Amino acid sequence: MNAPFTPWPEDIAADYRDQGLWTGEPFSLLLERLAAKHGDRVAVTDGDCWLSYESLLERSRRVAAGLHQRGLRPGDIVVMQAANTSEYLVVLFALFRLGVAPVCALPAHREAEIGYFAEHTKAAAYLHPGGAEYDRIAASLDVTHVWTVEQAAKTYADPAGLPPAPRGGDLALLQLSGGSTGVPKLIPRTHDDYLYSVRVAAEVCELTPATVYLCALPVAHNFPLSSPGVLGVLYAGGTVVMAPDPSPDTVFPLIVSEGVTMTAVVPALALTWLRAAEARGAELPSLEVLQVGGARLGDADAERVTPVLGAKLQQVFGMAEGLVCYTRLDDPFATVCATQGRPASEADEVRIVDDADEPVPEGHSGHLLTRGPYTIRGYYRADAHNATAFTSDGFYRTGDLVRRTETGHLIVTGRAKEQINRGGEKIATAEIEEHLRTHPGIHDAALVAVPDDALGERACAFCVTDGELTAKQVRAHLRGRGLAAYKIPDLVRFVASLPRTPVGKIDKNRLKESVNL
Ligand code: J2J
Repeated sequence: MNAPFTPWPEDIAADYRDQGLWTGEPFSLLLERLAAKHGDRVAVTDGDCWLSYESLLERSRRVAAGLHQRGLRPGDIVVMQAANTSEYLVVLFALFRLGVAPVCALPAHREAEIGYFAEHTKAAAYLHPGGAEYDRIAASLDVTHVWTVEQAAKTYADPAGLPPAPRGGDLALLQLSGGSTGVPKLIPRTHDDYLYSVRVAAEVCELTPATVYLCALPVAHNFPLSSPGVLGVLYAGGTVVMAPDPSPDTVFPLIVSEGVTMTAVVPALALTWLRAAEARGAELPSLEVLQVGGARLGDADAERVTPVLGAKLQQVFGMAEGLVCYTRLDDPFATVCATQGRPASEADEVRIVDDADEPVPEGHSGHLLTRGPYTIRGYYRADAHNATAFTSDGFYRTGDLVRRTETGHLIVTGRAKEQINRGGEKIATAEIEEHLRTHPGIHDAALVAVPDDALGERACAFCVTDGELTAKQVRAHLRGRGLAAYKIPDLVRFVASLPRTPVGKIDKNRLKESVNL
């Protein structure tokens, strides 16, 4: 049978339940408990719309009924692209209540990505932030319903007729993989496993009802959504402040006016904030913790966070597939600056192996494999890929190279997967190479990462052509294919042929060396 996703083996699932890691509670019931406990405390604000826990529950239930009345059914999948607004949470919890799983698309995605998600999941609806760009994407899709998130958040009906709430093992949402193959992979997360990851994150990060979390990154990304992110802060009874964009001009005043205690950024953004804070002498007295993750933060940059921003640094090394590592708030300064943290849960299993899947000696660098109560066992409808992305005993091959310190902290030493990490945004090289090869003047293509001071890495495309083509034309071709802007190569080089290794693979190291910046 071609099940849409690989379940955990029944004995292991039973063990997670027995240990109390999986509670069977879906996010919709969690919200009911939170509303009973925190009632009129502010759950979320975006400057325009403040919602208490009670009103978040109330509105999300009426919206669930409204969307049900329009035809959405438990088990359906929708593609949702959203700006950072309070309404996003109303719709997210409405979908959770209905048992409809959103694909957590990012605002940057365009026709190529959204079209693929909709087709691959046979999505029943497309929800988007509104505006001409997204109307254009909507027009290219074959889905029954198209709503803006704002419209959906006002689609009310009487919740009396709602179908039963989903169960813990049901699909809660689909996250997106950074990927290393030709098409993006979808990550099926259940209520049980996702809520466990959120709960354990809230504990590790010591969240309380006094936590005020600024959501500066795009909310649908796994990091600001769940590590502990927006969902973790709600779990703890705190307050979420949605930032419309992450620029210092927007964010610094918000931190001050809302008394923000914690936020999360990628290293490129951390550097922008550090520079801005130094230049302006900005004071952010309420900020207690700055989480940095999504890409490797340089040790020297890490050391500047506390002196410049006055906040503790927490490094976060995670993946939408599951495992998330955090430095702890009471870790020594040197550990916080020089490691990417240790797994959130005791139940996370980590193996560090060589190319033959044999464990490397302790302290040596190797491939990170992981398995556990919130790490998936397979991508959504991807049988062929799953056969190589996971070991036969269910460990996920992260594609990251790490070494473990004596204290169990991981240091990310490199990457074995064919991916570019452009300021935290992941680009699967094979995906872009395939799009490049669709141009009639490009006979072959290779995408490589080149170092960049601001973003960590940028993408350089090598195109085999007979001449005549310009970089502008290559970029226009890719944009015309409907790709997100961050995937358009920053540099384009033309070559007569691609260098090969002795076994005939494209020699990407030689290509990297040949880029003179
Ligand atoms: C080096 N590489 C890192 C880090 C992620 C929390 C935080 C991040 C993500 C995320 C996430 C890194 N140092 N600190 O989902 O919940 C690279 C690794 C990893 C890949 C996963 C979360 N933090 N990375 O970034 O699914 O290569 O998740 O395998 O987008 O980002 O990317 P993604």
